[in-house]
Amino acid sequence: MGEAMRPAENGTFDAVVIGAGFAGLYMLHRLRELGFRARVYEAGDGVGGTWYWNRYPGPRCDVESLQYSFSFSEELDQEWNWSEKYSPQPEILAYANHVADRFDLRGEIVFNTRVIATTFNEYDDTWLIETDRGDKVSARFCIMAVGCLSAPNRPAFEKMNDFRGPIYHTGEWPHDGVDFTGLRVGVIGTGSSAVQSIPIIAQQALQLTVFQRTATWSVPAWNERLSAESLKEAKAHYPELRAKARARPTGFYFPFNTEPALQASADERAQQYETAWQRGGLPFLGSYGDLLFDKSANDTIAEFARQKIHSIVKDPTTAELLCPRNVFGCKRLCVDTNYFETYNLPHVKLVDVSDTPIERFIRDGIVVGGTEYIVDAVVSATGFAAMTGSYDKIKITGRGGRTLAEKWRAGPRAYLGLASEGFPNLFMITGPGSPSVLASMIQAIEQHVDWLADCVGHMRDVGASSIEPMLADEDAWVAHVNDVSTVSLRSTCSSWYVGANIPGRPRVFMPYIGGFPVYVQKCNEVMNSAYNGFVLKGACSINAPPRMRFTERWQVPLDIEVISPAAVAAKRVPVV
Ligand code: N01
Repeated sequence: MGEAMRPAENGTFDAVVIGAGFAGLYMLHRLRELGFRARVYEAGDGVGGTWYWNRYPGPRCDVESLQYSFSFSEELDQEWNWSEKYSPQPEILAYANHVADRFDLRGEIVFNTRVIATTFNEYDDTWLIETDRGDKVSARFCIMAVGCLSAPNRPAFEKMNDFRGPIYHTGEWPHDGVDFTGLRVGVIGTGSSAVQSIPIIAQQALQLTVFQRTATWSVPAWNERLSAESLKEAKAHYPELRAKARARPTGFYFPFNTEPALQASADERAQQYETAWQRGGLPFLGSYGDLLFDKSANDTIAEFARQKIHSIVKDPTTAELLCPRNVFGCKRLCVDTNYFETYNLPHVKLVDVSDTPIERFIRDGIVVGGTEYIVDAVVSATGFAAMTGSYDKIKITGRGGRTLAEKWRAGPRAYLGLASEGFPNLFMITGPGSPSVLASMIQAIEQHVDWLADCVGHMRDVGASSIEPMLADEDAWVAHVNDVSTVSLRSTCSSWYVGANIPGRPRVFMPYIGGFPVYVQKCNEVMNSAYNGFVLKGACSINAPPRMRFTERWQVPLDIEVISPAAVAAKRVPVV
């Protein structure tokens, strides 16, 4: 349905899903299994969501591919072959396309179409969904599969229009690629997108100038090709790996040390950190159990990582500038290939814009502190309006004409990150208040989709016309999300987790940091109690036990190796 001149739709569906990334694809699959009539609207001309848009040089997943993939189909696990430990964006996009074809999903997806408004009709408990292509369809359920990091943040620098070269945002990269050969390139930002793209841009560019506001913590990926033998071995134990991942605080499995850092001697710590550094990637944060809870413990890993930067970067002044001073892993940890090494190249320059921000653009470059840096092209690796940015782009009007933007003015409020009071039958996949970005995204998506599919299946079973969270339960959950966040050092820095990367946004810790299995257990309890905390309207038998068609696989016991009852009681759940 990607044709340019298609007529506008006016149909009625059981469910409309907004977005055809991993969340939208899997939601559609489950809705079809239930026999629901569904429509998916997607702004891009293909599936894949974040992996469709982020085509800057060098994007990869930072959770190992064997786990950064759907787990709902054993056949899919067995038939797909990942080529690398952390597969590159084209391969992840190919996987998304494979899923769409294998499960025959394309027929219900309308591409090149952006939803602009969705309005609740209180008389028949349906949503009216309107698109930029003139579609006006109604549906019992409106399901937001809009992604957590998909609304680009484009800081407005002075005189940007004076710049005569192109300005590319990493999150909306041209599909036919960009060739920087022979060009002087400026990169603004040093988050994950920059850390992945800088080493590759440096290979092409004549000159590369990186404008750094906050130095970033990054750990080597040690990416490698997956041999046929290692794939075969992994696939022989795939179900066990998937089960272990579900029991982990992050929703993906890796060896983890629960001991506190300060109980080890300095030598033991050095050894432990070195071993974990050589393993690389996000599991480096699992070197000890308290690194994100105890500042003194965190200081030890931070010092180790600063020494690593100094050992890699030859120029001491540049090395010092690249050393972060904030809590290690407070912002999302980066995983790199040759990031720090790139600053040893003679044509790569680092400009500190922490105290002296970018002043303005000029025709040929960027001015900082009165110095003109001449560039032919600019890469804005400035991130996203995280978690809620994609909601802001759609006018969502609920009961009584209140918009979601009004309700969320002081920060997002949602029960379990799944639904928000005043917006019946509107669901969010990995919405604010759920583990989402703090878990492996695809597992987080699958758990939400399975829960939602069982929920709408139950509503059909009992004849309910709407479901909506109760305000008291939503308030209690939002308070709990906030309380839990305060025990983690992650709540202390100005990251996109708290909306602090964009001036004027309310500062609220948005994802649920209490650990994936703890959260899943809460979702299971809500379902087992016939939707405690929600009001189901029109149900003929309110207390009928819900049928678990899909959520059975999430009923896993907490893994007490890593989440002991004491740790949960103390709200100290490591590495989330
Ligand atoms: O964005 P970011 P990202 N002047 O917000 C700087 C996921 N992801 O696209 O830190 C100058 O992290 C800003 O500076 P500061 C992953 O979850 C994953 O890189 O705010 N600089 C920062 O350095 C990640 O966390 C992968 O002081 C300005 C940078 O721009 C998330 O997406 C790959 C500025 C933005 O960093 C977002 O990553 C890519 C200004 N006015 C993304 N405004 C994987 O590896 C902003 N900055 C899987």
